[in-house]
Amino acid sequence: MNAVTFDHISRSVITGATGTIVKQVETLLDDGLTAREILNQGLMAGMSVVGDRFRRNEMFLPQVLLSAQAMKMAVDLLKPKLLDESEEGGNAHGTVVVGTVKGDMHDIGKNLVKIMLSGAGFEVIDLGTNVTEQKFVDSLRQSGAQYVGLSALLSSTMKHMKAVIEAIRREPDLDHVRVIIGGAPVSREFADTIGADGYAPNAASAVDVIKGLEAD
Ligand code: B1M
Repeated sequence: MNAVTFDHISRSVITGATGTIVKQVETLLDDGLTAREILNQGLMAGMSVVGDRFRRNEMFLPQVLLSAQAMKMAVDLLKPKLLDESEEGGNAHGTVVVGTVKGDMHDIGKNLVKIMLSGAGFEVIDLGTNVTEQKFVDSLRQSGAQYVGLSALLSSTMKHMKAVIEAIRREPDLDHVRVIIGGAPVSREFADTIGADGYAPNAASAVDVIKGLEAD
């Protein structure tokens, strides 16, 4: 039998091979590869190709949906391992509300942020996708969370991050809340412009950014 490689995993994401990706990921785990290696070198590499092809109109929405489904199945399988592999274990404190902002349905990156934060010991409240400013405010108030993590994948929805921050800043009882943002179109400069407390380029760094805010 041929050995499974990261390239096979990437290709399964690209082709949306929902019938084979789980078995392939299981094989790589059995071979001793780490969940983080499989995520970064297999799944993310494949999704990056999907993004490029989608932009060039070489792939279309139904195919991208299948790729997303294949990636989700693999991430679900890797989730317990990613939590175990989390370097620092469950020693962090605090609660983080996470969500993808209004108008935006992309959730794969946000779900990875949730996994990494949980692995580091944070309690995470996931509001899902297409989350309004008011829903973030209500959840922060009800949960007493100290942090909120906003995700956006569309340049057209980035503006809602600013709206969420403004909504939080209008509430005196939420002035302790620190906001971090992330997502493909977002940058540190943008984070500074809209008054976010932190910017994380990827899910793993979201943990470091929040821990840095904890120390402030
Ligand atoms: Co969409 N899509 N999509 N899509 N999609 C992009 C984002 C796009 C860049 C593709 C392209 O053109 N190359 C493009 C946006 C262009 C732009 O605005 N600049 C695009 C578009 C246009 C659209 C639609 C408008 C298409 C249409 O309908 N014509 C539509 C919008 C729907 C909506 O949201 N209202 C749409 C729909 C979809 C699908 C539903 C088919 C599917 C999403 C499925 C799902 O998420 N459940 C989808 C997908 C899969 C993509 C691409 C191909 C892959 C996104 C992804 O999951 N990447 C994407 C192309 C790309 O990004 N290269 C694309 C893997 C994931 C792990 O990475 O989410 O970037 P990412 O998360 C990273 C970091 O960004 C960061 O950490 C993660 C890695 O560790 N991060 C954070 C993310 N959030 C964070 C929060 C943090 C910290 C870090 O702190 C809180």
